[in-house]
Amino acid sequence: MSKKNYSKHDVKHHLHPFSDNAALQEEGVRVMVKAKGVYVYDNDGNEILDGMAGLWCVNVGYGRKELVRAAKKQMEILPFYNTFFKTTHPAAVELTDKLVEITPEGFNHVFYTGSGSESVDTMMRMVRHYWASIGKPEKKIIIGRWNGYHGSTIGGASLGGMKGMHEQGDLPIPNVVHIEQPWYYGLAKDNETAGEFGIRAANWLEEKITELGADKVAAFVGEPIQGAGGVIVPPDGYWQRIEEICRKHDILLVADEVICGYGRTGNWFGHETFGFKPDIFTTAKGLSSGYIPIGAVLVNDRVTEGLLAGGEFNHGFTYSGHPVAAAVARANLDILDNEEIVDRIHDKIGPYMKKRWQETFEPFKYVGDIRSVGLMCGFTLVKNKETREFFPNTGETGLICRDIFFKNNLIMRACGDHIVAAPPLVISKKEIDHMLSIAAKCMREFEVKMDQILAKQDQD
Ligand code: PXG
Repeated sequence: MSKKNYSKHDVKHHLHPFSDNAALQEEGVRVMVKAKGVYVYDNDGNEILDGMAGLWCVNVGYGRKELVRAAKKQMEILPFYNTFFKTTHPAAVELTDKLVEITPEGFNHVFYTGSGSESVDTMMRMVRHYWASIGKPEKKIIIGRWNGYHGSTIGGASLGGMKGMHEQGDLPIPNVVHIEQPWYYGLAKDNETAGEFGIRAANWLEEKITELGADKVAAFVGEPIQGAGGVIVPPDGYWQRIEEICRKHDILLVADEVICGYGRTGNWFGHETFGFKPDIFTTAKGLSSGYIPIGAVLVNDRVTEGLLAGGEFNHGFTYSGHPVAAAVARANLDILDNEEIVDRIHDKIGPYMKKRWQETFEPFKYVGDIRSVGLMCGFTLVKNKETREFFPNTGETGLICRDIFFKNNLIMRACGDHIVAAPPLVISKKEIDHMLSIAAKCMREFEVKMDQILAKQDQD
């Protein structure tokens, strides 16, 4: 089989995630063969700027030999052993030490998983077990947000607020409910300031708790910045008010840091960027920069104490604390730390991106809300930016735009009609300029195409 056939051959037998697999049978898929720095290369020899760091995860960039060496060494010494039955191994111990070092004060315990979804499901079981352990088993309800994304397992998909996911397979499961997302541009009232909206949006949590009864609610879970929902950045003050409400009603506060963690927002964790203290936070992706699957749930002292009182927690995965994954994750955290990558995002690259992102997209007439924190960037495609009129059939326009980027060898994501980017944290200023010059060219092409589509719709 020649390499050229991979595209069509793949889809004969491979069912792809979040894809219309019937359509892929016709179209084939793009075949990526190698990567270096912020670029990936397909089997036609195209150099593609990866503005999404894989899937929001390749924080240290592609081609890091240190991670390859860590994996090889660990595979040779101890490729697998479990952490279930009164056992551990040096790789897990070394990773745990590093995690305790980089996480904020009060976080001294880690539960390992194999992915973000497993981290979220672990957290959901953990918060219920925590309340049961301290004598409040009726506190079971977990509150998430519409348009949040927390993974694809039954727990994660239930907690997430993606209606298209709920439609498939009778979700959400019982005792998982949602409040509206804190999206100022889309949901504010006329003349409402961002600050006022942020408080109103946080108060939706209090209203929900009151409706359900605080004695029934276990936790509130949110991404510090909603990622797959389209890089929805909450207004200042939102998270402080959420924290206040959780404390007042004795509800656990959980940050899902699967995207925001490990430097993406300019601090080690997104909740530090927004200045709040969760009780638990879930992570994956950037923990190993995507080089190998691994996730971790970080648990504060209060919750740990409750869990320890509860006897055995009947939960765990074969690959919890997998030695090779742990060794790679440790090497990855060492790179982030030793090369001061998080500080670089905070002080230099994040602010540079924010300015350049704003000035690149601002001039385009179909671009509304423009936002950027660290290296999480987004904007929203709108039909009329004066009146904030959105395009009908949410998602269609986003895909038109996304496909133009893709065709021009720049990977950015469409989340509905939000266009987002999250490049590797090692991207240079020059590479940001390059990325945004391609993006501007794509947006000109997109504008012409949309003018034609809208003119035709007017005629019909
Ligand atoms: N929580 C959050 C906040 C996530 O972003 C998960 C949990 C689940 O992680 P796993 O490792 O099980 O996929 C995620 C994952 C996208 C996209 O297209 C985003 C994610 C995954 C796949 C695609 O934006 N986020």
